[in-house]
Amino acid sequence: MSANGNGHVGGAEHVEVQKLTSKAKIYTRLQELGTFYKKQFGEEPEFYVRVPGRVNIIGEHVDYCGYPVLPMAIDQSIILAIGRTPKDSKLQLRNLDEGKFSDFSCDLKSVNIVLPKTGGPAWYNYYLCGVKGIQEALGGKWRPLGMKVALSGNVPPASGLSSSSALVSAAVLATAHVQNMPLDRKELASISASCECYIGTQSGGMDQAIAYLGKAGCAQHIEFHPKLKGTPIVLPVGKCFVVANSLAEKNKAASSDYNERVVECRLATRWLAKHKKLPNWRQVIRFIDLEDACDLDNASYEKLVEQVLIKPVYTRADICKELGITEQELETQFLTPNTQHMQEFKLRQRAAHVIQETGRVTKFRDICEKLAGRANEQDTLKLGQLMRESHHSLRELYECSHPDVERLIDISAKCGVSARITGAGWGGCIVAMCDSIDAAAEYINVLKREYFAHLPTHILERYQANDFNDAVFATFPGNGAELYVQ
Ligand code: ADP
Ligand code: NG1
Ligand code: MG
Repeated sequence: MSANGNGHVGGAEHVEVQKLTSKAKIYTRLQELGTFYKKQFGEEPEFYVRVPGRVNIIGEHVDYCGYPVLPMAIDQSIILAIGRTPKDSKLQLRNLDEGKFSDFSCDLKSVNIVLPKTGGPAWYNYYLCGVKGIQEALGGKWRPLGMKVALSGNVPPASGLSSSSALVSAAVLATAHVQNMPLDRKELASISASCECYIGTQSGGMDQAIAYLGKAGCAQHIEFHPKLKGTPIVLPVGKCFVVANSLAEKNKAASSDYNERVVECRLATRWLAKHKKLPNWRQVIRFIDLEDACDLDNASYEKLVEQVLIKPVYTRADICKELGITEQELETQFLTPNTQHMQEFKLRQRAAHVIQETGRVTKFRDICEKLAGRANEQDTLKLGQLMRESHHSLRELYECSHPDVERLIDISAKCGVSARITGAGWGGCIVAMCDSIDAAAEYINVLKREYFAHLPTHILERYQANDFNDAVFATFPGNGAELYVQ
């Protein structure tokens, strides 16, 4: 425990303000960013922020339904170097990767997030989400205090390792510190989760929660209901998790795919709530809320979905008839701005995935807790099976895989390695569980030979330089957000 710069007591619950020394794990990266900051702004930064990406081990596309997930923070992170300019209200943003991400500045008196009609949002909008989040949290106490910011990121973007939320959460932490707010981890995680919605995706809170609650050495079982809670989970001893990036990028805010799934889950929940005669069925939009209201368990929930949501595809007319609403109501009250075009809804498949995946998260957690870090062949085989079942469900019921991801999964299966797509999907990464560090090294070599060496030349050129080590690597649970002063 130590006092942070805001006069609050630091420790597990708070982001501690630490003195930057050469012992910091990412000292070299911070130094490099500090040098860039100095070149850009002509002075030293006052403080640094580091927020990690994450890999989700199991529990995909369930967070926005209120259900628990099991991610771990990874080494790759977004780092910021920040200086305050309290005499003006200007935000000045620079990215170390200047070729890809151009400079941005604006007046903090009017924060405006403008999203394009097509294509992904400009990178700085993710930072603005964070600023807006703190502005809203502070309400009348918000002051438009100027900030000079240099950013550097090595979380592969648009690949399911949560580069977006690392960026948004870093902006939240930096702005909170500039505004002299208490740096409560759970509060900052909740603010970060709510404000990322300004980028257009109606996400759950997994990425922002692990960004703040991550602890070295453990994965986290994260619950959102009735309130945010993280429980450290010791992974089976000896097992080694490997991330492999298909390199098929998918920017989640550039298409409607993610929100389509959210909309289908919300409609399925309302359909079931109406079937159960809940008077407030319109407001019941997360599966977990219906579970509470009707006292369902995982098995009875699955049965309810099977018995009530019988059609493979529902039309707009089907939904309007069942819910007793007009098409106009459907569009204005039930669909999001970017899902107005939806004609067909796969309520049965989406609901089945969410309920079954939730069952798998419980089983995975229970096995890890029973093993308490030990290795037991029978039990770890079950963990592998749960990961494979999760992937199968994401491909078949949730339809969020990608042909390149499937190639990675097929190669993994041939190696006898259990793997699944991680993150939102439609491209991006897989996470695989190997029996040991040596087995992981062997598996990584096979992937390099059988997948990465066959990529098109323009991609090969980018990754060959470091032998694809940025694209396929063993990963170990790391700490959540950190703040360093010079
Ligand atoms: P992910 O699965 O990585 O979270 P998203 O589609 O949600 O993917 O977000 C990716 C977007 O986040 C990028 O297109 C970019 O706008 C932004 N981003 C990620 N990393 C960086 C970075 N280092 N610098 C600037 N913007 C970044
Ligand atoms: P990625 O792929 O990192 O953008 C998204 C959501 C998560 C969760 C997963 C699927 C955001 C910020 N993140 O992750 O909340 O729903 O997909 O499990 O939208
Ligand atoms: Mg994201």
